[in-house]
Amino acid sequence: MLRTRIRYGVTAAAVAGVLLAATACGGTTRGDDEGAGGGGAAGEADPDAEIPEGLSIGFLPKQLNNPYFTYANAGGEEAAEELGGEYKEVGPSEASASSQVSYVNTLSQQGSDVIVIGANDPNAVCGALNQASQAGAAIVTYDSDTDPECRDVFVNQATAEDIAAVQVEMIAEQIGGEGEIAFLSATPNATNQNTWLELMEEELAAEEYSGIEVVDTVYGNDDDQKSFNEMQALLQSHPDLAGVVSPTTVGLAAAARYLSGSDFKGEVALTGLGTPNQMREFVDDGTVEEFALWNPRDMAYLAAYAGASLSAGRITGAEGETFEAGRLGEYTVGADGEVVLGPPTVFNADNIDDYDF
Ligand code: RAM
Repeated sequence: MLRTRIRYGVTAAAVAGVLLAATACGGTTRGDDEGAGGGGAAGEADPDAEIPEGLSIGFLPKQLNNPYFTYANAGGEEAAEELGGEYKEVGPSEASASSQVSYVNTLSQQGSDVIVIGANDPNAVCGALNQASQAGAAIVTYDSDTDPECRDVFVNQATAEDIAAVQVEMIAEQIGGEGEIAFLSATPNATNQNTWLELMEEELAAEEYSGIEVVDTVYGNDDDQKSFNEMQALLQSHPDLAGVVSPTTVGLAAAARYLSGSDFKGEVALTGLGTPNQMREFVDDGTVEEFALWNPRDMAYLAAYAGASLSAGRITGAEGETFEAGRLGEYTVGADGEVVLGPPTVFNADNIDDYDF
């Protein structure tokens, strides 16, 4: 059921996002309880408010030079142009917990109207984000959230439950429902990966997966070489390993590179989250059967529209508010200020050539 929904999810992405958000309930948002400085998130929303010309929209990904964020942020730039705003991108070269604080401060000092951040840690940037909010910026997290208290809206690429479920389904299928598996994650503090890991462990505890045992979780820190080395070490220290799940595009590509040149190719299954362009050669050479992702460009595009709508006062981040997101259509703010892009897509030899990112 989920499988079907995910496989055909691309065309239904916007619709599903709206439905998922609209059916969510409970929770509070930053806009509800304390307001968000001059970011437009305090008080009542005015759906008819004009989006001002020349908004300064700053993107701060987990790290620069990660093809996932490079491609994603092209969507931020596209949206900023459509909105008549000014696009900016800053960020660290390493996805470490505290690395983003100084960039938030810089964007704030430069008078950013909107800050869109993929957080390396749920709390490390909160002080800086609160200051930026008080200085007038609307705060949007995308890809990886902060504590909900530290932002106005979180643009989630898909529900965490769907992202966990698709990966569990893929690995279970690829190892025939039985054997030892391990996780090769990103950084130890990443909000998104930690949420997915927790949900995958929960899912794997179900009777249906009783033949599968998680024997290790290691961290490649979204660093190519470290991820490559961690994959090698996993395979050496667990001779009976049946499969590896890497819920990070950096980790999955590096792990596939190691696996494709090793004796384990075809013996150990590898899946997780990857970009079609980085994974194409490993699907072609038979190292990887299937993996999943969403459209990162749409995620950042949606985040820019959410930020502009907050900045204009069209929305405050409260549950049930709706806003227009250009070519993606209308979205609804769900519980805890979360806006869901849509379900993930599964890529394999049959469809990978339909995607160029
Ligand atoms: C990496 C990053 C990012 C994650 C993707 C799947 O690029 O860790 O946060 O969403 O993988």
